[in-house]
Amino acid sequence: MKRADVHQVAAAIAVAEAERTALPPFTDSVELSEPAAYEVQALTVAGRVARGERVIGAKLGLTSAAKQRTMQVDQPLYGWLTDAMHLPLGEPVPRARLIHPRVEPEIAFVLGRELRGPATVADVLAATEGVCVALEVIDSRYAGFRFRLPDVVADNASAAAFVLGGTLRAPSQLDDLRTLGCVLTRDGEVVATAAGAAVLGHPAAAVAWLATRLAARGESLPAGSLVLSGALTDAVPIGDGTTVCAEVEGLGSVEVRG
Ligand code: OOG
Ligand code: MG
Repeated sequence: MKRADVHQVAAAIAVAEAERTALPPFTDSVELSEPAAYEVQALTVAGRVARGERVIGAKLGLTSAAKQRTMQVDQPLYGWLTDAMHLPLGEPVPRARLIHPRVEPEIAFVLGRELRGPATVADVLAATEGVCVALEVIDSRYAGFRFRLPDVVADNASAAAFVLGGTLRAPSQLDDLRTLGCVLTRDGEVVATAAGAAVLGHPAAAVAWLATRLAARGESLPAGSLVLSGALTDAVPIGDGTTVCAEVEGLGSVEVRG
């Protein structure tokens, strides 16, 4: 198979996003390695910054068994969040500019100081100002959300938008994050449940994994970064008029309407 041109792949993803046309996965037809896919991701994020967006943090993906099983990718990945992806509480999902959005519950970390890997769970908790419940809106630029790891890496981990709950609490004010319960409802009906440990055994372990990966590239997470630690449960599609709500013990709830 021919090796992918990272600039061509980045351009194709940007067009798919702008025109809301889903692509077949690149790995069906070209050789795209994981390092090359992170190069593509960096190019697409640089494109966002060139358009005036500001990087405000990062997201983990495929950190839970539920997600890995459903998406058929057995490794975590990361992507970048910008200010333009922040959906204020009460705003509906911007479906008019998305292809096939799905919503998933996450625990979000706000770093009080810089986190430089290699990092442990204890390092992450020590650097964390607070955690809150979040709903991430993902929108794969691939038809049917069908992709292999390099494809989804190149696509900035399907990042589209996120909503944050209003309660930010220091980890020291909470019980063990591993045992915090999470309930996901759609139009009032429970569709999934999980505990914090669903994410790599501990949500902070996902952030530690990211910090450690970034350190290998000489990068760190600056103070003030927002980090979505990855979905605790499977994602649910969000249609017109649907309301999805995530509730996490000790962190309250957050909801979004389609
Ligand atoms: C990839 C993004 C996964 C998560 O939290 O697991 C993700 C996808 O499922 O399209 O954001
Ligand atoms: Mg997610």
